[in-house]
Formats: sequence, C-alpha cells, structure tokens
Amino acid sequence: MTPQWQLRAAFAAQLSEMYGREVPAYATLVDVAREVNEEVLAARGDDAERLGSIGRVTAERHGAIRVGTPRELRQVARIFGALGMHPVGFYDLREATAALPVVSTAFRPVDDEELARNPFRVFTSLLTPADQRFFDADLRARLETFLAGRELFPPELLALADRAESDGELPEGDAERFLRLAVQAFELSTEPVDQAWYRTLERVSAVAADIGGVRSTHLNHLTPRVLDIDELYRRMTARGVEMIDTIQGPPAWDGPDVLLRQTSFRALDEPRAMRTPDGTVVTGALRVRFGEVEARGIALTREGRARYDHLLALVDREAAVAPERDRSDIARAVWTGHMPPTEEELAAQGLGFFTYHAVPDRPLDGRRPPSDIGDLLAQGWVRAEPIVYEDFLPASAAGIFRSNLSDEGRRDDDREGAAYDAAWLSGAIGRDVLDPFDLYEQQQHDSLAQGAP
Ligand code: OOG
Ligand code: NI
Repeated sequence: MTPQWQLRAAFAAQLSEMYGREVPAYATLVDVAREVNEEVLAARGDDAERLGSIGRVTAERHGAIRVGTPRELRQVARIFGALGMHPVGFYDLREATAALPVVSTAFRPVDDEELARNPFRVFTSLLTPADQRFFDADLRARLETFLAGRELFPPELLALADRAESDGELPEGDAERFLRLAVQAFELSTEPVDQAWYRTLERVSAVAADIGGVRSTHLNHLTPRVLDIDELYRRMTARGVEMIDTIQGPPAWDGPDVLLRQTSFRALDEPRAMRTPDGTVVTGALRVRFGEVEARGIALTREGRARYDHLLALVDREAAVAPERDRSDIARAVWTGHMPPTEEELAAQGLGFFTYHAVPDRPLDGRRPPSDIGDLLAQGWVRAEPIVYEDFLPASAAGIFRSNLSDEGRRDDDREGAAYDAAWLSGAIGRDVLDPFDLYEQQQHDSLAQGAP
C-alpha cells in the first residue's frame, strides 16, 4: 500500500522530471539550487537546517496551475485531496497592478508531520469570467461555453483520487496508475490551439488565454527551494539564463529570514501547434511557462504581516522619490530601521510564529519563571524554534505573473467587479479554504500548551 504522503512525494518528483524534460531551463535551475544548497550546508552546518532539514528542502517544490471553472477546481481539489493537500489561503490577484482575472488558493499539507515528510504545494488559480471589468457579456458567454465543453481530468483519474482520499492510501498498482494519469493531466498538450480564439482572449489578458484558450491545462511553473537565493540568482545569470529583474519579497539583509523570497527566469517561447481561421495547422509559439525558485523564512503573525506590508509600501514610496537609488539598498535600509534584527526580538514583539520548548537543563538561580514570552526567552527558560512560512504572498505572486507577461492586459475599472473572498472560494471548491494564520497560531499554541515551564 502507498500512503498519501508517499503519493505526494512521488507526484512532486515525477512532475519535476516531466517539467525538466519539457522546460530544460528548469532542470538547470534545479541543478544550480542543489549546488547552492550543498555549499550552504557545508559552510553553515546545522544552522543551514534551522528552517527545514536538507532532505525536506532538497525535495521541496511548489507548482502553479490555472483552471477555468469551479467544476474544474473541485476536480483538482479531489486530486490534491488524494495527496493529503488542502486549500489554504485566498489570494485575489485581480486587484494587482497587472490585470489578472483570477483568484487563487494554495493546496498543501497542513500538519507538521505531513509537511516534514513532503511539503509539496500547488498555487492554484481560478479564472473569473463573471468579472465584468475583464469580460463583457458576450465574451463571458463564449468563454463559459468553451470551458463547459472541455474535460481536463479523465474519470479514471478522479475515481482513483477519491479512493486514495477516502482510504488514505492506494494499492501499489493503482498508485502507479493514479500517478501516471495525474502527471499526464498537467503535461503540455500537443493538440492544436485555436489561434483566433486564443488571440481574442489574449486581448483581455494573457492569463485568460493561457487558461481559457486551450482545451487542457498544464503545469505553469515548478519551483525548487534554495538556501541562498542571491547566490542562485548570480549563478543563473552567469550561466546565461535571463532572470526577471528582481527577487520578490523581503530584501537580503542581516536580520532573520522571514516569509518568502522568490525570483524566476522569464517564460520562454515554446513551439505550439495552432489552427488558423482557414483550418490549416501551423507551428506558432507561445510564451507562458517559466521556472521559479524561492527561499523560505519564518512565518509572520498578523501583526508581523501588517509590518511587512507597511514596509513594502515604504520601500515603494522611497523608490518613487529617488529613482536613481538601487531598490534593494532602499529596502535593506528600510528593513534595518523597522524590523527586529534577531529571532528573539521577532518572537518577543509577537511578530513571528515559533514553537516554544522548555529548556530542561536550565541552571537553577532561585528565580520563578516570568509570564512574558520575551522574558522567558531572555532568561533561558524556553527556546524558540521558528515556524517556516508555508504559503504565498499576493504581491510577489502578482510580480511573478506580471514579469512573465508581455502585455499588462486590460481591466475596465468603470465596471463593477465580482466580489469574491475566501468564503466564496470555499463554496466554489466545496471544501473549506483554511486560514494560514490560524494554522500557524494553532501550531504555536500547541507547543505552548505542551511545554511551557
Ligand atoms: C501563479 C503565480 C504565483 C507564486 O509563487 O507566487 C506563484 C501563476 O503564475 O499561475 O506561483
Ligand atoms: Ni510560484
């Protein structure tokens, strides 16, 4: 029998193999990430594994996929359910600077143990044809008809997924079959793309065309995790891979790593068969798939996250008035001024999530344990272990999307947008979209309940 976590690990590994074949620059990215990770481990020892064992980090990937309808999203949720992955977080990318007609969530494991076994996650976006700022009534109707007529996932795959989810495992032969069908469902299709229809959607948004312009879905990118993303960026550039301009997220600085830093190489032209309006099939090129890499840090509390969002805005403001200054220098200066310089301070100020563990061999000094977590830490009663950020950042996601679009797309703000939120998305998926803050909070709370002195 193959348990869910092994299905998840095997799926991530097979997807990575498939994507490496389809997008060779991704294979380079994985090689360079591995090289950098080995060097960081050799140089920093145990400290390099403070935010996850090297085994976990080496296998760690996130993918991104995009679907067209709530029905398709529910099917995707069944496949990920089979792998022990649950929808976490609501990301509204429609409000981003680029016009992106999607709302998103991330499917991922939620328990500690499951995350440690394999933390595979998939950023999953749903097209929003009902949002009139992007689609007029006629285009919406055509789009919905087109989407209703396609089948992304064969019934056999979904039936196997349901069994894996309800039984928590699959017999070996079924597991292999399930994995083969699941990986296949996310390969790039060779079926000719209807050129006129694709172009019609592209005029609204390249993302709309990527989702609704074809009769299948595909993995949009896959992202390994690296322990030194600045070094990786330099090495990829030195190897001649064109990276996007920046590393999204927090700057490189001397304080603790928090949240998530990401960068990517630009989407590459890929040959795709196209059916022209007169019916002939020609070879065209589409530029949609790319490779991304990320470094993960400590999860921030709601207060910590508000601080982060505030600092991003501060950096934007300062960069706007001093366009000649290097943005990462500005960011580093802003962070040094406004972010706690150590993990202890991050914990003491309630900005980061940690698990707390009583220190059993603390020397007796006649003191009683204080009640304040900062004092407990300072006086050596407890030790704090960082909780890794397992989720995504909407501003970074929008930046990654945007830097890979050749055209910003159109959003007509004179029209009323459709109101979507986590509750709406839960209804669309038919499963609760979990709140990431609640998950981290629970983990921190459990550690306190178990181990406080
Ligand atoms: C998803 C972009 C978001 C990330 O890492 O923030 C994302 C997409 O391009 O479909 O993957
Ligand atoms: Ni990504």
